[in-house]
Amino acid sequence: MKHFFLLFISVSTAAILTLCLFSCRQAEKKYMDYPIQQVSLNRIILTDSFWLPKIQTIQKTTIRYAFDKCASEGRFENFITAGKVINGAKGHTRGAMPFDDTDVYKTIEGAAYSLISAPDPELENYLDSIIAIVKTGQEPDGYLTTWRTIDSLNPPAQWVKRGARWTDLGSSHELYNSGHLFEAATAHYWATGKRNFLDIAIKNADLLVKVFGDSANYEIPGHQIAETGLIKLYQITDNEDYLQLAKKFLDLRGDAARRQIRGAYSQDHIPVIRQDEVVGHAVRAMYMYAGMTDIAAIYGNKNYLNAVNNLWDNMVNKKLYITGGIGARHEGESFGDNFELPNLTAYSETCAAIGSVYWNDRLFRLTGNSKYFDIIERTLYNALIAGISLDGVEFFYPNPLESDGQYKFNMGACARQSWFDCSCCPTNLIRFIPFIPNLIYAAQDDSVYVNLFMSNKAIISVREKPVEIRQNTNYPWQGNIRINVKTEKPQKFTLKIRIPGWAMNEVTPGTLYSYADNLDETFLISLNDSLINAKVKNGYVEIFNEWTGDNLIELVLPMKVRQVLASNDVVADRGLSAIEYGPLVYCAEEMDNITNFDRLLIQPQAKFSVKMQPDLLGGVNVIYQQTEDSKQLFIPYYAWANRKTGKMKVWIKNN
Ligand code: FUB
Ligand code: ZN
Repeated sequence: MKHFFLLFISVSTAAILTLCLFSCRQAEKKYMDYPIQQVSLNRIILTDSFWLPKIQTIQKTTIRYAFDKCASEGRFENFITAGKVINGAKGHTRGAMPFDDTDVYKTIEGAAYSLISAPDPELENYLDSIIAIVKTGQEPDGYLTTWRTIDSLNPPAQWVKRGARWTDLGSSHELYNSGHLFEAATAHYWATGKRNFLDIAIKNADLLVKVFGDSANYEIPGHQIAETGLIKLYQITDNEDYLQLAKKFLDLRGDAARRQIRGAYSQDHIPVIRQDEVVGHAVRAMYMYAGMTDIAAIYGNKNYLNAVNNLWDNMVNKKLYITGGIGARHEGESFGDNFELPNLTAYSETCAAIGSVYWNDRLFRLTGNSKYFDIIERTLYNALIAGISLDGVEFFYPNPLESDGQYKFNMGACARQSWFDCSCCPTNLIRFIPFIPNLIYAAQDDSVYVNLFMSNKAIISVREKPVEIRQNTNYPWQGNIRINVKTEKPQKFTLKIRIPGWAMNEVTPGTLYSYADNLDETFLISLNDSLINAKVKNGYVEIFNEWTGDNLIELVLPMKVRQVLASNDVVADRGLSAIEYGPLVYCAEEMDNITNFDRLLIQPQAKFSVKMQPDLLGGVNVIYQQTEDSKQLFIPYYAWANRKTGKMKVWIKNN
């Protein structure tokens, strides 16, 4: 265990990536159900100075850190104990949550993705040894939830009912455990081509099909994720039983005629196709809407499509924080009422932000509309990466937009914490962040989409011919993006370059937020030094061309400090402004504004200056506002709470 991380650190990721691009030991990924396909991680060499260090921190530090926590807190031991119990011994469960098994799965998932961008035989072997441990805890018929196998009469948490399998699906998390198992095992199979983890997942999925696929069984998961996990297994195995079970779980939700429904907390109050307001536990909701979008795509199901469209409209117009965060209430980790977006008590769970990206990416792949990437970009750069400290070993579970330096919003602390009894967020960050390069591009027939801006080199298959795309940029600190497009032989296709909503005077799709003033300056785009008079269609500049040789596209986005106002319906933000720069939301921390923090004021005609500070918080642009009597300083929201505990706010008085 010790050595592989040393090796990991010593070799440059970019160099290894060059070697492994197209080496394709990975299983070929096929997601043919969506009209638009992701361009997989194994086609991309990331060189970006903003994102690559974040991914490397996960690779070099956080994965090891989480595996160490899994070891010290009994997560591995539970699988071994379960194995002993299967063989007749007695044992007791360690840990506090019925879903502690998933921290192991999620860390394997992130490590598997990291193997694609930074191959490492020692890490891969280490994963194999953990997978062997997981296997020992699986019952002969495929059942896998260690606490129930070890001692079903003593659940790890009081709120879970004791007793036989599947007796308390509302809270037992047995099907949630299965869902994360499927997600992780499919990622591991894709990354390594190995079946060891996948076979464990398939055995478990076959058991679920046997039990829950039965036409007389109307039970469904408490916490959603089995749905998307089963669909991923279907995509690999072509076993339609998995797809049908995922759809059955969704169809039964809210169906009071056939089952005892659990209510809005679990999105189980009315049938999913009639749901049009995002309610209840926000992470559960995101995973469910992602599953519904899969069903809309795979079956071409219009009812499902209509529902996810309505749910998305409600979320972005009435329940979205400016940071992209969602889920206003601590109580029930849930969405609040429409426009209920408090700042100090905001929940905005890190996992919910991650779930929102998974959902929005699916909606994009179904429709080709960039508005979903406007939400993804806002979430990535703000609510989501705020969840992890710059050094990769401290975490936020909720992500408030204000702190008074006292209210203990973060599971009993007013600061980042090194781990939690319920460590869903740290391990979700681990599984998600190494996956980010998957989101940069997408392809459909004769079109290539450029959705996110980060330096990289990619080889994208267009009509089965390779096209090389290189991006060079210092985004989000500067708005210049150079995109090179190179083909070996002349090739006709359309390059669709996303123009972020914020660059066209739209804070978020919809009416929830607006800029205090509209900017006349807009983006500029040129092809081989000739300006293009570009119309934006569905959020993209479309460049159709017969591409020959190496071509340079230069995109210049208008980077300005902008003041944002929330809709008057958001009571919490009345009389307040937030400031943004490009995709980044800014905040003020007390330690930078010691004498005037409680009097901070953004005037309508405020003059701001922007300065790169390479030695601050890993290198950030800070924003200054000079008023008559004082200087105010703002930092990117994602970087707050990395120095010391104190007050913070995103929304600042404007009169
Ligand atoms: O219940 C499993 C996970 O734990 C949820 O997704 C999080 O919100 C946390 O409650
Ligand atoms: Zn979480």
